Amino acid sequence: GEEISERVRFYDYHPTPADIRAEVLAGLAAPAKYLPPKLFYDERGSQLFDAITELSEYYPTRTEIGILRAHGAEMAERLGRGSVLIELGSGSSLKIQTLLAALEPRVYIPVDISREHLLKSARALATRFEDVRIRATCADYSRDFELPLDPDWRDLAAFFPGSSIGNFEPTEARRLLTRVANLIGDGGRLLIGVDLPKDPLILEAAYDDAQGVTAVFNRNLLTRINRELDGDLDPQAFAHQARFNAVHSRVGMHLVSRTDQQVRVAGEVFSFRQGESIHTENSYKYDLTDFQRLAREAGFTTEQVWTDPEQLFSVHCLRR
Ligand code: AVJ
Repeated sequence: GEEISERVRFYDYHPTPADIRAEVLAGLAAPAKYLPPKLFYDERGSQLFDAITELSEYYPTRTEIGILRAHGAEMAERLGRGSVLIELGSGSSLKIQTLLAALEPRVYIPVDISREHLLKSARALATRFEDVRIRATCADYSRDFELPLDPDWRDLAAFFPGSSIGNFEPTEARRLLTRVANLIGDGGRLLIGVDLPKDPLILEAAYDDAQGVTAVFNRNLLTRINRELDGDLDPQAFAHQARFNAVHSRVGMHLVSRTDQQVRVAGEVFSFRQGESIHTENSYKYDLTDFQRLAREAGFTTEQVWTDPEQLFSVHCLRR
């Protein structure tokens, strides 16, 4: 790791340009075009996501923070104080601040794919919490990932908020949870935020807000591809779409081509028919028992579950 300051070290396992190129080309060449949602989070995308979390339609962030504030002491009790705390998808490290005072970890390991955002947040956190050492880790946790863990550490705790687990197909979600289970080891705890199924109108508004911030966030993926992979995609030639699929219990986000068109990316040509889409994200919604089953299949037992009074969102404490 690289020393950023006295209490902050930085570990960079960001995907390489070649990794990103391969994933984008594979997605655009597929019969049903798709792009992985992790690519949303360049610097601009991370800023846009932070703007989304403040929208009135986007209930998950404020609801989860409400649950963390209401039950933080109990959660800290379960996670165990004074240990090592890993956070997956730490973003702005906002949510963990509701728990840090109660948890008092020796070491905090925020993991995020958005490098600048991660570093900025880690620096800011270090000035607010002077007793914690931070190992900021830029990594793609959708793949096999490394963490800067010392071999003698025991009692690891992990925090995976925001329902980012919902971005994964259930099979992949199980695989990721299994990997986390193995990282934290026997007796380790995972505190994980999971969005609940609800009225499709509420779900679709959350992913297609009136101000169009989510549409800009979705199209920014195309702007990023143009910049990093020498593309000529016209973001305005694609319409933002968010639909709830009740069969799979997921919101799907798409970029729908407004016309028949050809685009170039990294020297390759791709054709779109009018109405053909790029599937950019799934956001699965699990009811409490379905998520508990998934957790069990990944080697966890559920210790406790908290929800908000309106049953919009859940936070599960799992034990390995
Ligand atoms: C960060 C994956 C939890 O699925 O709700 C928000 C991302 N996409 N609006 C979600 C997102 C569109 C978000 N996660």
